[in-house]
Amino acid sequence: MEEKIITSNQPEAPAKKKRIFSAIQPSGQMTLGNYLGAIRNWVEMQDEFDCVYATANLHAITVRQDPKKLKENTVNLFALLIASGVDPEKSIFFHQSQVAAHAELAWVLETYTQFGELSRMTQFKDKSARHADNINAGLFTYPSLMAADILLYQADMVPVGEDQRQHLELTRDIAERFNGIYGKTFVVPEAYIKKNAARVRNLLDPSKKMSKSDPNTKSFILMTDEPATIMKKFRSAVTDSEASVRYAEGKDGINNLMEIYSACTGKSYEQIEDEFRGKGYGDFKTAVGESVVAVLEPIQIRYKELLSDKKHLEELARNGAASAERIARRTIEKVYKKVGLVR
Ligand code: ATP
Ligand code: LTN
Repeated sequence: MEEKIITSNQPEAPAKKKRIFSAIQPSGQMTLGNYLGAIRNWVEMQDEFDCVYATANLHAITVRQDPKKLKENTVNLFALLIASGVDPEKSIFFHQSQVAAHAELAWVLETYTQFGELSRMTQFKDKSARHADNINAGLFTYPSLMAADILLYQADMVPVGEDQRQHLELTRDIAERFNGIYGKTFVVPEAYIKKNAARVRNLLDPSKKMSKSDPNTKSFILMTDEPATIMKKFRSAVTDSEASVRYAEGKDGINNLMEIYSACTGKSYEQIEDEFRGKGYGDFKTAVGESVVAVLEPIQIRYKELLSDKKHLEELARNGAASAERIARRTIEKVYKKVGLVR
């Protein structure tokens, strides 16, 4: 028989890391806004937390997609996130469609989500106005699938942008409702919305956020834009007629460029003001462009390398999905049992 040695002064077990879940839709190409506002944050969180990340391709089909393009966008997004520093050795990273439990739990949770709640979601109202020819049921129940994503992994925290706060609140309500009926089943997650996360604005109209779905390609920087294109887009960015680099009200264009420069170099606004005192906007725009190229170029190099080996990318996603599956299965079994669904 094996002998068990029990000592009284064993070091305490390390505190369990908090679990993070987040996902991004592969609904187009990623912009500098996505990188500075979301992706970089995912990368940073990996050391402190137990992270589970996914491409939200099931969410993407709530808007009509070309199948070939969807697949390509999904694989590209996966590669781009790894190139940005999402590390499959540290975190679980996979495609939502690879783990069937997402769809299974979403269906169950839809029956614990009220019509009235879904009708109040601003994203649903916005998207149904934008896609008036395809207001499908999935677009409506989108938040129940998002709740399933999060609750499957018993996530403590969900890093998202401000625009997703309402969906997170609904996720919490669904979790509490379910726990209230069946006893503690889900961890009730919290939104993790970084207070001073970069908010990158549209280069041609800084009153709007930088968005990949803007029809004018000069209004955004793509993470995969060539250095020359990046420099050109910054040269045509809207500024003002004051010719003074300082952060102030009414200077949205310059404020945006300062925010980007600060996020890419780590310099404070004061340092930036000192650096460009007495210089024109031309010099400043060049410096901003160069700082963005310095951040994006190494990512682009890794991205190209990763895409040149599709088999390796597939293997990484398959391994990630297998790890995700193990966690997700435990939750789905628990839920089916509680609800009384025959296995
Ligand atoms: P769309 O153009 O289709 O509305 P999007 O570019 O706004 O899409 P999402 O896919 O909705 O991007 O967002 C992915 C993540 O990137 C979210 O966490 C969101 O908060 C963040 N994000 C998007 N745009 C910006 C931005 N301009 N500045 C900072 N963060 C952003
Ligand atoms: N709806 C989110 C993407 C998303 C997500 C999630 C984010 C899908 N599932 C789960 C956090 C957790 C968006 O459009 N940004």
